[in-house]
Amino acid sequence: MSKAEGSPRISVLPRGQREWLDEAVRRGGGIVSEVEDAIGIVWTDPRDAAMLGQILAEKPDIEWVQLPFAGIENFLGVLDKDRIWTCGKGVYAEPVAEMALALALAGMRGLGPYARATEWSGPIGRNLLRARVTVLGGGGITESLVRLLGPWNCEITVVRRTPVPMQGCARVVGPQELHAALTGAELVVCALSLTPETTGILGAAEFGLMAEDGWLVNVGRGAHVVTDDLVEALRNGVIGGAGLDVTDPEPLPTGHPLWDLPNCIITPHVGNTPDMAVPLLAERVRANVARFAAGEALLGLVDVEAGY
Ligand code: OXD
Repeated sequence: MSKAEGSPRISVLPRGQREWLDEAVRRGGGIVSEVEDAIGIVWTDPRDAAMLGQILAEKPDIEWVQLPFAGIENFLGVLDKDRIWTCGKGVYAEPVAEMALALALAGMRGLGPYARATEWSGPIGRNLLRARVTVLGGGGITESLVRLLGPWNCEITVVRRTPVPMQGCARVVGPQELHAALTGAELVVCALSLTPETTGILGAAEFGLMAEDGWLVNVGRGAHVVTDDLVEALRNGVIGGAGLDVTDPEPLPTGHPLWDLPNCIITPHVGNTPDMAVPLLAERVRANVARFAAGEALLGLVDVEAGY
């Protein structure tokens, strides 16, 4: 019997207002423990990798670490191949896909300027119906978004590292075909993980390929987009507009030029709010503790080599 089987001792760290995660560990059959006695850690802080690194250095026999977010770019420096790493991959896909759709519709139908207007104005906007949509990334958010887009009859191209066919998509292509996939795109949605390969993947050259009235929606990470290039593209009408739930820098400082652009809609990284996340993450933690206890494969495994 491995140490994990039976009722694994799991520490939920850093300690704080996280009783719901303690409860999820118990519901999965685990025992909530101090880190000294634990073989697994549920890490709750999406940014503080240094403290986790320190704990792991002092407790090398931790077998499994569960991270809270889908994006794990802050933890690249502490990932190792000595233990199992899991993250929130797929956990928040539905709320984030819903936000991507909301930003796309709001942007393309002109709701940004209409919502800011203080007097009656004229017609603006374009359809999402039957639009050419290109989605960057082939994970859970993309799968959910493709499902949500079904009634709009869009022509969907997905660009992903492993170009396997995906239901609801006209084509799935590899990263080397990114430029062809962006050419003439009327909606581009970025739902990628942030890695060195995907940092700055959308800049002036890429915006120049999109349809002139095309919209960019970013629900990945701000650093996927070269912000200064985006400001220029929005100012000069190279693309129709941008809906951003993530920005670089983030938080976007007061007075940043993006705030003043009428063709830019910004939401403060709320594709997945804490209220939405709590039940979803609790269920993932419960399921993974149960799987860990049973010696089964865990959900949301991190590919340590690829860094996501
Ligand atoms: C995530 C996020 O990565 O919510 O999970 O941004």
